[in-house]
Amino acid sequence: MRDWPVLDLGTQPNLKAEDWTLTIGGAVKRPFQWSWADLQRETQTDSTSDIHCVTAWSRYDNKWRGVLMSRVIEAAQAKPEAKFVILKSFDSYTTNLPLADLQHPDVLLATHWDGVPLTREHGGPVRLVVPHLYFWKSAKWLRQIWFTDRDTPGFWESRGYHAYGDPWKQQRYKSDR
Ligand SMILES: Nc1nc2c(c(=O)[nH]1)N[C@H]1C(S)=C(S)[C@@H](COP(=O)(O)O)O[C@H]1N2
Ligand SMILES: [Mo]
Repeated sequence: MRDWPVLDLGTQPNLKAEDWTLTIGGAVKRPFQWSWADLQRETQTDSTSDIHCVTAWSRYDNKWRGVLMSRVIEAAQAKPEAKFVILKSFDSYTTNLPLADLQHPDVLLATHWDGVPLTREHGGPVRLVVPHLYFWKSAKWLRQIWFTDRDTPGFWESRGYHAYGDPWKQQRYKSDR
């Protein structure tokens, strides 16, 4: 399979790389904003991982390239009370996850997939990739990372989906343990 399914709210932001910004704020000691140029100055990492969608498809061995999320977190200097993050995207999509999960070594702010720049429909110029959780946590067109002390449900999480979404435990819906 050369490509993979496109799933989103239906409005795909048409963002040029020069217009992309990432805002980091909330419970951090050093809030900041990154432009595309700032992102390019960081170390670019290659990482191969699998995609697990809640609708039961998986796509193995995706070659992602981008900046490690652990690098972003390090730069922000989370305050001790920051245990969760809420991600916001340019299409107003939101999703939540524990801060610890963003620090996994395969979590990337991805700009490339299989050697080519991420297409608009797959979240280009920059999307998050969190391979160890269901793919709805991997925010496309990422715009903001907000650190908080409380887990706040995002778009799907407030519509019956699981707060955490571990594919190995099949945590699809709120009622799944
Ligand atoms: N900004 C944004 N990110 C998003 C979504 C969305 O609607 N908007 N959908 C999520 C869902 S439900 C899935 S399954 C994946 C789909 O990513 P893909 O279209 O690249 O396959 O993106 C996730 N990230
Ligand atoms: Mo999804």
